Amino acid sequence: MSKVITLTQFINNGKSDFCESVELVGIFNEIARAAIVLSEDIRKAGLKSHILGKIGSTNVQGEEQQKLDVHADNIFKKHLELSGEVCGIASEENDSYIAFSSKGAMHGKYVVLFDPLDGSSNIDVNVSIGTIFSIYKRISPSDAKVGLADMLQKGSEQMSSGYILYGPSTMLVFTMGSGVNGFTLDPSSGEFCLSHPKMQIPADGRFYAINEGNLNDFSQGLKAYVCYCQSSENQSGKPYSGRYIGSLVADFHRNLIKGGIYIYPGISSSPEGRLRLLYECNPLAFIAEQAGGLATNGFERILSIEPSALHQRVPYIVGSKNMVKKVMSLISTSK
Ligand code: AHM
Ligand code: MG
Repeated sequence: MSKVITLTQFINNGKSDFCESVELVGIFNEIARAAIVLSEDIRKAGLKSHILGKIGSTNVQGEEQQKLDVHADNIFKKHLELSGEVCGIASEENDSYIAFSSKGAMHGKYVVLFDPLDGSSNIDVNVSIGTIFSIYKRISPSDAKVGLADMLQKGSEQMSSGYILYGPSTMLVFTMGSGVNGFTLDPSSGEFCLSHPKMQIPADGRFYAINEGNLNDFSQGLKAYVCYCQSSENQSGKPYSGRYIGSLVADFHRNLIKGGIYIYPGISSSPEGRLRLLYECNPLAFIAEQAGGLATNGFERILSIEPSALHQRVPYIVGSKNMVKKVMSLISTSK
């Protein structure tokens, strides 16, 4: 039987490959702890009526908050501050960024940006949901208070990014800038164990994930790509399969393993699309690129976009390299 490698062993063994690894180990330990707590809560949510349902308030983007959204946000904030390496955070559920005030955290060298619970519409119906995170080195001096500029860094500056998928099993997938590795939570030991080493997204795939209910709003180029997916003229010689869960993490994870593309374009009710650059698009773009895939807004590499606001949204196309290239070529020739 092959030896199980735990998350802690993996990160400690790889120290020479991972920049600033001592501090990142501390952050990852707390992310893993937060994920285990949240995973347990999600598993029992159906039995605890006070955890499910709407909270009765909206977030800064006007979206109705679920109780679990806020619960997840609180768990991650608490654990990131406890790590002692993170001086501040920004998340989808908070109007502004938060500078940690505890003595142990305020001088930390890192900031973390995250979507505490992605796939909110699936929370109450027992369908896979996730957490997405991004770790940056702060640019302000460590004796100053963390500021907005620390949060508004380009995706190409990420030190690390990852996601936790709360599905039939709980998985943590991340990159530290030298490949992508996936860990599965072993509930009996409470340890994340390396289950998907050196993940690579196939260059071509047969799955496309897009909310086709918005088809009438799509650009000519995007409509042409959907027709291409549905035709036998594509590279596989038969129609691709449409798969749209409505949880970005779950759709992305399937495509990462099997090959595929996820698209959320601008639509009339949301001209910049629905997804947030800092909490969703950048972290998954970093993973996609590290696994051999691509991520774009249709015209520009996601990781090169200069952020202008915390909750900025961008059209998003991410997945297998050849599929992303194909949709970009149809978009550019149909302008
Ligand atoms: P959320 O973070 O509030 O859950 O929003 C992001 C989600 C993605 O996970 C998902 O792919 C998309 O929004 C679904 O949106 P829609 O219902 O418009 O297709
Ligand atoms: Mg989300």
